[in-house]
Amino acid sequence: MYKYLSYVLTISMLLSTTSTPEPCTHDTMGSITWDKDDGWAGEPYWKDAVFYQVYPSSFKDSNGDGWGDLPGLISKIDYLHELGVDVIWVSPIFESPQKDMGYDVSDYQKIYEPYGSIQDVDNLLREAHRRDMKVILDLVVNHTSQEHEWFKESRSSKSNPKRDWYIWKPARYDSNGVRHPPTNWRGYFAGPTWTWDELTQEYYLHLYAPDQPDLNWENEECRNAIYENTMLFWLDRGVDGFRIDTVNKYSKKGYTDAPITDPTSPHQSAPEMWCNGPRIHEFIHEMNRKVLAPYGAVSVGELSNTPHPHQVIPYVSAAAQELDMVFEFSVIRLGTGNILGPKYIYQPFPLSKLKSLTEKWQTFVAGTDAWTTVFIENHDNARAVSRFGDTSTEEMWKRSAKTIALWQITLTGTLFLYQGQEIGMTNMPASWGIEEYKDVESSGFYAEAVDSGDTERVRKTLHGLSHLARDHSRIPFQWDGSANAGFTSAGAEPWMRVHDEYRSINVARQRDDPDSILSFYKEVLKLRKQHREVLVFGTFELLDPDNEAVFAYVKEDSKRPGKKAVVVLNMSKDQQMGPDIVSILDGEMPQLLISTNSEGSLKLSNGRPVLRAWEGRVYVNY
Ligand code: TEU
Repeated sequence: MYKYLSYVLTISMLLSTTSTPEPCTHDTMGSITWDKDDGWAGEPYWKDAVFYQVYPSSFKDSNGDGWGDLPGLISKIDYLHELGVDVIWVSPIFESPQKDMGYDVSDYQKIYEPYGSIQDVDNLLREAHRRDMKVILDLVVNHTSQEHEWFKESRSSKSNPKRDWYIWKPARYDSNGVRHPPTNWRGYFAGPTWTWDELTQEYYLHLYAPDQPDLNWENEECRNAIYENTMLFWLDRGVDGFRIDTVNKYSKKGYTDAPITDPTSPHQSAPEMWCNGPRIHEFIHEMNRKVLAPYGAVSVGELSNTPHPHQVIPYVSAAAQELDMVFEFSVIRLGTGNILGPKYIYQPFPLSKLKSLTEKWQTFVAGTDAWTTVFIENHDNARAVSRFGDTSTEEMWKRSAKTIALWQITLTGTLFLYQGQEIGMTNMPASWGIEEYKDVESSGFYAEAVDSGDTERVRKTLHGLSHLARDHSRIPFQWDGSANAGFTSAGAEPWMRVHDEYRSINVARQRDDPDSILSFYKEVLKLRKQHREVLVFGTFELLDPDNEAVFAYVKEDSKRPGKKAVVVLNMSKDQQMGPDIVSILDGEMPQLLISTNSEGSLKLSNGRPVLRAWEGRVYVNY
């Protein structure tokens, strides 16, 4: 067992004479216990709930077509329940040509047939609700698929009533009469953001692929149709809320050229032209007023390119009545270049950078009515243990995956896990070729590098993709050591290649192993709730910011000052001395709540923990 409740000194030392009388009592063991009500009972469920993102095409395939589906997900709901999941976030399952894995919706009220049917969604909701779990869907309404009826009508003629539901602009012509797009903007998948429509002789805007035309949120009729068709329809069926895709991109700031920042490209990075635009808060507040609030639907927005806390607070301040919380990407994007430029030219970063960014996004809600999220994996990013841990040996892989888990579960905000994170799934092997990378973004950046004719750029892009590509988190979930990792039937051809290591990294191997990553996640998810007053709701204070091996911080219950946890994480392969726990806890002797290591001495040396490679610990003073 790795959980230790060891008392170093008598209780009398825990209650220093200066401590104000606390609503606490002593149990027979002499340890301090606090009143049942930890002071946070009145908070909404979604603050200390554990959310789990399912990428449905890769989670579990029930019918042997090599593509995950809803019956497969339903068959694994008890696995999620046992893990400690409260809310399941399902990435898009709607009708779609799958140009961007369903983030290109052609019918919001129809299920993409390989995933199953609307009846399967009803079954998922029933099975989740029966277990007191909830389900949120992925709302993609910055754009539709070009196969959506709305776009088909819009592009049919300039006079069509839905013409203005999308963003159409005339061409520009140079002095030689050559036609050019309305602006020089670069899209997220390395191409232009405009595509010419021969029939109506105009360009349409798409921040992503040409298959994903942007909806015109300036058009009120279009907005109301979005609310009705894509949100109310599902809320009326019992869905509990939404993860809202590209939530800050609906209000564009105009259509002028961006400054030339990449002279080698005809397309220029211009996120400032569409992120956090002039009407964005009006739109999101309207969405809340008309849809989310009346249903008590939980909302989490995907907020990219918003690096300043003062920009984020207006989205998640409770008084603003916009969103419950957002994903801010500074931490998870470490290692990437500008996402609208050399995103896949790997940029090494020091631990101190990860620590300072964690501090920034842990402290920005202090003293506000805002809330935040905690996450380190999703379907747009590579595996955490490969990016922030150590996969050099099996022992370091296991230790670092657990220490990453301890980092995540001790942070303030709503915790989001991504499928496979709980068993330490790793990036695709570096030996795999570009043909294994199926994602439209990977293909776009790779093609751009090849088209540049610069072999060094191609090499660097392949290297960057091997570390950072979205594909790494999208390969089939590893359930067991049978063929295809138990994701699909033995004879089936999975839509993406199964990891070579599936026999050693899978649920079946870890489920009954008390020392496994999976068992550790189950344990610490419980611990997070048992100590939510410091772990979920606590304030954050970074210690020793310049230390490039040990990540240490203090969490404190803001309703009971002095009630603290100290988290010490050795993020290196060498033994490290941690900080003086005793002095950090104001002379109160610490109790070890948990360590990631299951053997050896855990004594303090002059108040300081001796941390083995990739060992994490949490101490408390209560
Ligand atoms: O991603 C939006 C976003 O922030 C993009 O920048 C994304 O991170 C992508 O990797 C570009 O760098 C959302 C979805 O999460 C993503 O899967 C979709 O491809 C995208 O929107 C379009 O719907």
